[in-house]
Amino acid sequence: MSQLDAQWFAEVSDMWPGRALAINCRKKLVDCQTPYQHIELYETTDCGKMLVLDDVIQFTEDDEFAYQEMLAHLPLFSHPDPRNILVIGGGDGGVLREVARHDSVEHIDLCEIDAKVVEVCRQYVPSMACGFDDPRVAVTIGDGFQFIRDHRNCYDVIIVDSSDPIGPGEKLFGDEFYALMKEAIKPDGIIATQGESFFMHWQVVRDLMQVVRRHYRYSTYCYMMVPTYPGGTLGVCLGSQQRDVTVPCRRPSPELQAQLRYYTPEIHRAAQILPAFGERVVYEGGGGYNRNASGN
Ligand code: SPD
Repeated sequence: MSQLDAQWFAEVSDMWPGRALAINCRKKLVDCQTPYQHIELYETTDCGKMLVLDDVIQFTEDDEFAYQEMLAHLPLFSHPDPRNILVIGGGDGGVLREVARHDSVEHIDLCEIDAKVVEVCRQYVPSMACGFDDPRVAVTIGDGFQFIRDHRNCYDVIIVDSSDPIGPGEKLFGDEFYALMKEAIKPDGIIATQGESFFMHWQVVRDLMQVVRRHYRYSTYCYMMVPTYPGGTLGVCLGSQQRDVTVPCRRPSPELQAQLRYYTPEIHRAAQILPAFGERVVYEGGGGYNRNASGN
């Protein structure tokens, strides 16, 4: 089959100009417009199902485990006894699936803005949507910003599994949202948020980490490898008022570790080791890897 067949989905975005990531697709299963976004779900030739929102890949089944495991287990293993958890976004259920692996967890709220994302993933992607089947999960379809505003001092961990800061995810990257999350967690609670890529969107990462540092005494930035995101990496921002989030305070049991494909206590530490330009972006508000990066 020619590499130029029209079945290729190419992710082209202003967030990574002049580049495209292409995935070969066998069939389009869903194509619909909701009040929030354009939803497409593909069956790919080699990467399982693939969810695309507003032309941006959200996951492929082949490598989604890397992102969901790190976004969930980095904060949960930084907490000695996580019981009450909130997931903002995450309508595919993948983060829920990972949070539910922790026996200490008693309750998981999930607030997703777009009911159609949940419906599509429940119908076509049970490998991730199985997270919704856990009896500890309570789903709210609504605005995560409003949900956070209505909750005070009640979560051990808040996880923000958002799309990029264009479209419905935009306000989840701002100063006001991070201030509200600080009120919604317990004093010793932890937040973990989708932290983009210091290679592809260094300005977003630079600004985001300045916001995290402004609101949380302890913070760090971790990244993981995900081949089907542009640039091949994505980050997680961690923050807490009372807990050191740079080291895990618990280890997975041997049984749990055997179920995981990415997270280990060792990678929890190693994921924070950044290349020189990444250190400057994340911790010094500096420019990206391009020699001419001016900080704008
Ligand atoms: N550039 C796309 C980043 C998408 C992050 N969220 C993905 C949701 C998977 N649960």
